[in-house]
Amino acid sequence: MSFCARLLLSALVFAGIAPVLFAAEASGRDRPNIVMIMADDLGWMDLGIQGNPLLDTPNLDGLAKQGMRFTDAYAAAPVCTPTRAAMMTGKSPARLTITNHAPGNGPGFAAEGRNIAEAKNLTYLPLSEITVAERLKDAGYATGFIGKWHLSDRKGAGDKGPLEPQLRPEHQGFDLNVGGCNMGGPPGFFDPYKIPGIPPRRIGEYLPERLADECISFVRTNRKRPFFLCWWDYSVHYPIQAPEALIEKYRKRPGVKDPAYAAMIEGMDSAIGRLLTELDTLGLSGNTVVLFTSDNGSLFDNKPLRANKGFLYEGGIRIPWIVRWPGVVSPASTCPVPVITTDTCPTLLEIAGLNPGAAQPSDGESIVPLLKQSGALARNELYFHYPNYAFHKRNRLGGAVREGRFKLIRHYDDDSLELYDLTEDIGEARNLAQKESFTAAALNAKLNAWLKASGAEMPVRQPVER
Ligand SMILES: [Ca+2]
Repeated sequence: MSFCARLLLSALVFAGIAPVLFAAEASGRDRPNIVMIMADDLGWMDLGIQGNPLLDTPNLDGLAKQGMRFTDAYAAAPVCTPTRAAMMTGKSPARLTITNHAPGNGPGFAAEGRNIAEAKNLTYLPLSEITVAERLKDAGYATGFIGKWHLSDRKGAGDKGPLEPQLRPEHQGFDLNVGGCNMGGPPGFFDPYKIPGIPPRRIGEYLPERLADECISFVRTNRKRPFFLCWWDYSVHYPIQAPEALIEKYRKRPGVKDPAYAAMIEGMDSAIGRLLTELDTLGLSGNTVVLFTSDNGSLFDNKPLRANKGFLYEGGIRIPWIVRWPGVVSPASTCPVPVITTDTCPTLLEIAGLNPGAAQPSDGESIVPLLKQSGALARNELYFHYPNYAFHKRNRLGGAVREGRFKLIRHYDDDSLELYDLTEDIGEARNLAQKESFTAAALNAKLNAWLKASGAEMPVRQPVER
């Protein structure tokens, strides 16, 4: 679109008569490409730009310097599968009843001494759900999925319905699927070839690099039409593996406690950098929205945040979130408004010129007004529901709500409350539930209303066997 046309469009937007024009524009050639990259288990402090001085992540730091970084971004859940389902659909894990990593521990599971059995949950995304990929594909986008899917595990789901391969990305709106299956953890970074769609190429190939190659191939093939590339990386999920030379570099760096983990983060960053460079080379960066985030907190140390993956404390759910959208998003900007994975689906639909709410109810909200710095969001609260036991964790089942500076956590085993003022206490060390009992009660009432409206499956209390 020419400068004059943009000027005219701006005037029309101001006059309130632009939606028809936007629809016309959306069908034209200049609809932006969309690249959505999600890391696995990458914590809030796991990038240089997030304030970690021990890590070299120049590519993602650079992406943030060219775009907007959300300081208070949240995963929809403290574990993989529900966050992924929320990203695909714009629905909350509570509404989807997809609340735990697949296959999970099973509905009857109660850890020793616990008085509460976890809630029933679905371990796969049903085909009846309308995904962001299906919407974009219908609108003419080429759609590619590369990496970890983890939305097709049918263990314990009985004999009825589609089988696991029929729940993979190619049946949820993606033209291309490289690797997407039920697998949660990768089978080994240097021997990744048990993943469907990634046949052996050479011994010693590093999986993040291979996935970058697949992404590059997809954008080359589709450079002449709008494309939606969804790269859900296996990094930096356990097992922690990285090229030896990179590990050695971090062994020599004072202050680094886990050289392999640091090296794995840089390995991920380098691979992503190759895709970003390819977008530059192809002349596509100017018309491509790149969104980078993570699916839950780190398995390891998230300091200054409390706890880690599997917990509703900030360490389990607060994540990096960067959006680059040249010509729209101000470079090197930050946004403190809380956003959540569930927002990505309506956001990407709006970016593509589609009506986010046309197909099914959305729990997320488009963050385009924040990206354009043109307005606020309609909602004031973010909600979380984690009624399940995480693998290898001693988490208590609970729900949470973030509103403004406050965050409330309710434990489902005894209905006790924890209230934190995140502006003064990001480490969630001082429980204000007694001191600020009015605020705690108000947020708890909102959480209850939201759980009810979402049709959330609740865990069941039971006698403790001794
Ligand atoms: Ca994860």
